[in-house]
Amino acid sequence: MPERLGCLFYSSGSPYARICRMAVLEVGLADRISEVETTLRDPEAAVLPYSPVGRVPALVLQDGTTLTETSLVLGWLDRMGGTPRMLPTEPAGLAACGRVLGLLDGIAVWNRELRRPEHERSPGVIALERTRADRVGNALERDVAAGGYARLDAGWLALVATLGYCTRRHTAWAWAGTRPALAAWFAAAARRDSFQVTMPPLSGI
Ligand SMILES: N[C@@H](CCC(=O)N[C@@H](CS)C(=O)NCC(=O)O)C(=O)O
Repeated sequence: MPERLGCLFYSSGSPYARICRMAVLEVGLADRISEVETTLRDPEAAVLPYSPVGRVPALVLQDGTTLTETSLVLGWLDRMGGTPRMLPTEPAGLAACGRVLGLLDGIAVWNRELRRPEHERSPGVIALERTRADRVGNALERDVAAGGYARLDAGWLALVATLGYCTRRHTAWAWAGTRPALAAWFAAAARRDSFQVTMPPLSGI
């Protein structure tokens, strides 16, 4: 019986948690890490007794230590012997991963604006994040057309989770129409079982 490693708190809509959930499946640690769904931004959230930050992903280890932040969780999976390794070590891989995480951070800010009542939204923030997303999306189109994001690692997971988020929970960014290489890359990546079994619900945004 393999040693249990911990428990991963997630919410079904979170692209960050989805990156870690997919990683657990892809590196063969699913029988050692259980999953617990939690609400977010809720004083009763199941994750709060384990992490005052209250965000997902949060990985609670057997000794009670709670790891947060997607990249740190991925690094820990690598140290636990997950294969293939998720966190790149060479500059090109790190840059590719950082580029997508930067896109996802911007999309998350944009999405948060759209979840506010209309009169509370900031047009300036929305315009800035739309411009950022378009700029990074164009760079990713060139990257993918040149053969980038071919290896299944943290950058690959972040890209498929981000595009998946923008397909089901942030359709405000119509990323696919003008980016054929990225659209083809996503269609192929989305066939992975780890992507299919972590599909988020539609949000209507
Ligand atoms: N920097 C964090 C971001 C995680 C994050 O923002 N998670 C969102 C869900 S997508 C969350 O838990 N939000 C709840 C909140 O802000 O209270 C990471 O890389 O893991």
